[in-house]
Amino acid sequence: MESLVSELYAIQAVKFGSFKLKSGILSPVYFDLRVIVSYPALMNQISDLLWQTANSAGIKYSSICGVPYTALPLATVICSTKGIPMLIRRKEAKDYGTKRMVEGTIIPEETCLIIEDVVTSGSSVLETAQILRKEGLKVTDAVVLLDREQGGRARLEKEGIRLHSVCSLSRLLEILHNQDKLDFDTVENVKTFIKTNACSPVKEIVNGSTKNLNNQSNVKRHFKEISYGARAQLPDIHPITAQLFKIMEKKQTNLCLAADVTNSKELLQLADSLGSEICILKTHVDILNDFNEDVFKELKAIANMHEFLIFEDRKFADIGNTVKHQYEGGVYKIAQWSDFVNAHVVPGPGVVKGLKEVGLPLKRGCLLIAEMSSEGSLATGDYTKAAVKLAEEHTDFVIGFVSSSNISGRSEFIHMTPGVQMQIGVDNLGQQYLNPEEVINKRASDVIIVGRGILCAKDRVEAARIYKKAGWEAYLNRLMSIKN
Ligand code: S5P
Repeated sequence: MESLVSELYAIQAVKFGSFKLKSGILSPVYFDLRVIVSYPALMNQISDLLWQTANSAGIKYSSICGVPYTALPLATVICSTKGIPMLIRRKEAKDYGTKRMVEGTIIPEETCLIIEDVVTSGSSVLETAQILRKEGLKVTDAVVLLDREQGGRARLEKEGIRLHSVCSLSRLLEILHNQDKLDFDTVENVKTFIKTNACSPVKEIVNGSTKNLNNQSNVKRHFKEISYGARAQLPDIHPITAQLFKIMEKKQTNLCLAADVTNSKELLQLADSLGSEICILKTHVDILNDFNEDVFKELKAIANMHEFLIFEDRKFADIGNTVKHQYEGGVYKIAQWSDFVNAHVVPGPGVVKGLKEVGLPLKRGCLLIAEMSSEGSLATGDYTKAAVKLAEEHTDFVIGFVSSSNISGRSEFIHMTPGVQMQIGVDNLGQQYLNPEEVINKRASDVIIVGRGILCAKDRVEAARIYKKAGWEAYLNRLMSIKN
């Protein structure tokens, strides 16, 4: 084990420093095991260790499938040297011919062993297992080279998959420390990061701090759960909410893009290229370096074409008379182009009354900020309850909430949750992230607001599709769990 770890370190398959993850979170450790294909002796050694780990655990299996792509060559070496049939999971179904997701001879009811390089939350293993299971195969075990100890084991266990690892991150740190390759501070730093970024038990934002909920949500299901489409038909529904629910149902998306870009050309490009994936595009007009009114005329046209609503995230927070001017006039003339806006409730009812004077004749809507996603937020407890009460008193204008869960229990209100990425965690400025399943299924919110999860991706369209799919699946899971 010592020599393997030392070699992985030497070829920079494991690195220490400060690395921006896909999620935008800074990690002090980074694994890139794709490089091992350039080191055949190491490939053989790792493949052999994976096979031995499976053997000593006494796992019974008839075929092996590697999680694409890094574990694919590892599975190939094992299968070829040990004479075991292999299955290949496709990343995408072919758009011609058989449309198969798994290549190889599938014998239903037989057990397939999954091989993976690194496990963090366990989602890649789970995704592969689900595809194999759909084909009629049994999946009971997965063998991984490195367990990052961030909750993957527990998550897989819950899904009936035992995880066996060749090495854990703690063991790897210990070995590198003993070999004088890592100092004490780096080891502690990585350990703290792993602890605070564990995927399970799920952290819930409560009173501005995080507490463990062991994957249980404390959201009370006292509200009448119905589909977005059915909610659009409710007798007391606000026209903007009805329009939004209809769009969500039609386009099968509960994704709101936080289009936090500073250039209007990029904003319009984003709107056009991602428009078909989203139900709402959220703007921060005051971060644009080159604002002019034509940009929003164009944005409106794109919104009409792709059928999404525009939400200016202005977070009004002043006395009624001031917010009225801020909403209607100034440089931005927000009321002209934004379908709905949002407001803090800290000033009391005046802020809603002021905005309403401008918004009501234009048939606009407003969300109240009942909770925030940032660490240490003061919008909790009685403050959140007061926001719900204020909304109930102004249902002709208030359409719902910015909140971390369904806080009102009323199907007429829409709940939108920011701080969403695939991996839960905290960024370097205290933004706290939950994943779509947690937000939509467990916490029964309606819309996921995603910014950097999409904007920092190499392929923004692909990332938007992934969030759209995850948000929609979480919504279907919620409907199913209510039905059952
Ligand atoms: O509590 C909040 C409320 C909002 S509207 N927390 C938030 O992060 N937001 C907004 O959501 C924030 O202003 C940003 O535009 C977006 C989150 O962006 P991300 O890059 O962290 O996904």
